[in-house]
Amino acid sequence: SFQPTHPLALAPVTSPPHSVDGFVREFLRELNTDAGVTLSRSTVNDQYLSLARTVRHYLSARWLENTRKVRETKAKMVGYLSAEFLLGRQLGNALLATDLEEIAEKALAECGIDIATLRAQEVEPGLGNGGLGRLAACFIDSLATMGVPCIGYGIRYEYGIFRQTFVDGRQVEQPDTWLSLGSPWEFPHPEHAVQVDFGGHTETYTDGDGVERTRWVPAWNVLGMPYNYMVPGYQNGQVNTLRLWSAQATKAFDLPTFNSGDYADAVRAQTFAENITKVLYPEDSTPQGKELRLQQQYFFVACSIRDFLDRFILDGDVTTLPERVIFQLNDTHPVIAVPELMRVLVDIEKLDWDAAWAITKQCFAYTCHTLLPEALEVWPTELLGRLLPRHLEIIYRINDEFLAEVRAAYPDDELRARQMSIIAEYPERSVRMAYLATVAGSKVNGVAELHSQLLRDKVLHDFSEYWPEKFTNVTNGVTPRRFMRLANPGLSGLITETLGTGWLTDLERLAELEPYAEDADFRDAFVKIKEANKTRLYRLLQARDGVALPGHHLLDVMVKRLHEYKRQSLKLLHIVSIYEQIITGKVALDQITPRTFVFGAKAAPGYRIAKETIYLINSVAKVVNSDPLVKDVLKVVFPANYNVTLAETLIPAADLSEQISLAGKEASGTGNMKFALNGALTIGTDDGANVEIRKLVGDEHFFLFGLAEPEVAELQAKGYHPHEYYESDPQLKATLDLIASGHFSGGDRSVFEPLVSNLLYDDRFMALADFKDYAEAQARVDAAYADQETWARSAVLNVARSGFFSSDRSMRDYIDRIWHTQPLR
Ligand code: CRA
Repeated sequence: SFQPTHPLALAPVTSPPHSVDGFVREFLRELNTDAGVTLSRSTVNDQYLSLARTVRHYLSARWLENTRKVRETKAKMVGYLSAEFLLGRQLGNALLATDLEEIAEKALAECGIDIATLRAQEVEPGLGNGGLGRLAACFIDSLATMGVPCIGYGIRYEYGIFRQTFVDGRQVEQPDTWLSLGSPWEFPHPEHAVQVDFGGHTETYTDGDGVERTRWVPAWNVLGMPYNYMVPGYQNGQVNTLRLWSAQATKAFDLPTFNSGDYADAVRAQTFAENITKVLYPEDSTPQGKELRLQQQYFFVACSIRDFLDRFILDGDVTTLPERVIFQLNDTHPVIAVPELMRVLVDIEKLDWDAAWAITKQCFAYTCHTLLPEALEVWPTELLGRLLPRHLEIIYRINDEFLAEVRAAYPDDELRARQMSIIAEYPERSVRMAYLATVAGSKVNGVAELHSQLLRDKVLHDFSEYWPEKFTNVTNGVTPRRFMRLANPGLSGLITETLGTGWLTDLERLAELEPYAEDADFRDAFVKIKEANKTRLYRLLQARDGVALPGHHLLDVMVKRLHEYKRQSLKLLHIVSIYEQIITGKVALDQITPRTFVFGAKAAPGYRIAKETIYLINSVAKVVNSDPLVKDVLKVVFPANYNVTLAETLIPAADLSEQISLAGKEASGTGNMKFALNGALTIGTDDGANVEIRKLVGDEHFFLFGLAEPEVAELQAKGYHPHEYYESDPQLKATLDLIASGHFSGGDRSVFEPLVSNLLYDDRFMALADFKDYAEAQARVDAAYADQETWARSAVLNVARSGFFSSDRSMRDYIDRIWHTQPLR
């Protein structure tokens, strides 16, 4: 309906000039007109916000053009549905994507500003817990870089993952107020708000054509406000969209309530609605069945499906949906999208059930990210039916038809039908979301070879037998733009000097580094970069946590969420064991390889054992670090609030990567890949993607230890008695006894008693069974590290052989095996 006449209004949108002058002009304009200050009066925050908005100017032309093209060409899109996107800081990535790093640095310098100060001002959006959320962020980066049309859909939590602090060694959570200083990367679109209904009941009616239909009569609703984020590809002019939803009350003022004098009640309704997207649930892989969490899940998928239909199915022909989108379900969190799409197609678009189901089955694929039974989401039917009565009916019907199929396929096997039912009867009638996703999804994938195998053999065994072709694997990956180029400019520079450009978007080219492992000059350069990265880390830790670290130690790093299955306690037993051997004189100081141990881990606030483990780590650190006897050989540091930003400085500095979960428990891991790509050697179990890392880098360059998955299963079956290991291994006994003695708790034996008993009498994740082998593997690490040349050679080979772990490769696998989409030309 626009009839522009001005030539500028008719021309395509353009980017500002790619020059220092052009950049300065845009930056000052932002500062003066948007922040409303002069340069001389501006604060660091004003400058940061203006810089961010300036970089945005360079992206938006491409973004608008991209969006138009996707709409016009009707290209099939990936709709990545994820309750978490752990993005990390945006500025560095946006400067890299637009190739503005140098220009911006110069431009700001000419304004008298050090760009590093502004970079440090950015608060990362912590809209995820750990691996799963970070994976989503890596995937959308890769898709943009590959030019594949994708829209990410998620939740704009007002408070992301909590900020961890330590008070006397104990974790104390602080709210993450990431929005408080402004959010320059987002574009709010209140005019595209979507209504989302909840509660009420369903009823049947006869429509104008005499067809009996069901409708949902909801009891309350909220509005979903979209906030758009640009997802720039790496220097390819491609910009995709991430759309995060924020909940708002439907009407700011409920007039009748308002007029009746209940002003406060009217405003309370608003707060109630806004609660839905207030905070990210901080449980990683162990969801609590909280009603608000189900509200969050339904809220964001209902908004997303409505949004997709409104924006991309412009002719209203919903039967074309499978040609236009594949919705990837990032774990079970968005699985309520399945009955939601059925509801839209059947109740609103008036398709018949079978036609709607045929469409729905093509529109979804499901990624499972776990093997822990407690991480598989189930929703009590009582709760689901109260919140989403129509969806529960739809789930029942999907289940009835599915079970009829199963019974037809296995006529004399009622037990199998019951096992496969989407509805569980015990301990309480509930919906198994993983089963619903498996029944509805066109494909089901695990996130590493071993994980996918165990899904087929164990967690979803009956389903994989029934639909073998439905199951596939896509091993996780990480984006080399953030985790190599941005995090490790030194190493990236060396690689570019050696191989030329192009490797950052074709990571398998790292293989060309192989011969350089034998090149002493290259290894020297490599080792110098590692040292510089350590110095950079130690400066940061000095400034942020006030700890001083020696430069020449082996840097041994374990960073990931705190979980019993990941076994931070095993790492800690190893440290205490070394310490015990020194203070009792069992080993001489000169036999010890000097090491600095770094932990980074948040514990879910309600996870008692995890929090106790944090307290133990900090207590051990305190004693060890203040013991003059070991001061030259042992340091233990636990910087608070491990997040993406800290990871980017920590990982490139590490010598040794700790990936020590009990075999069969870590679905994949992605930190393991980041370390290998930055030239750390891994000590790890045969678990998750470790298996593939070891295969690729070679046994001689990987420190394997511990039970393999079948051995774990066997030991479990025959009965695991951890105290037997304690009784029979004197060093393990001495180690646990030292902790139990109160040595790390000022003589108080009761403090760590629960942790010690848990290890001795329960030890669900078999830390004691693997202790001895772990200690031996660590001795092999020491021996290897003693020969610096061989170590450097192994480190280079780790880099050269890890190109497979680019998330670009993961995306190619998803495209080939699951999505069948095309890049935009
Ligand atoms: N906690 C797995 O445990 C995996 C990531 C991403 C996890 C990791 O091993 O690397 O997913 N699982 O695939 C999960 O979140 C709900 O399950 C994780 O991040």
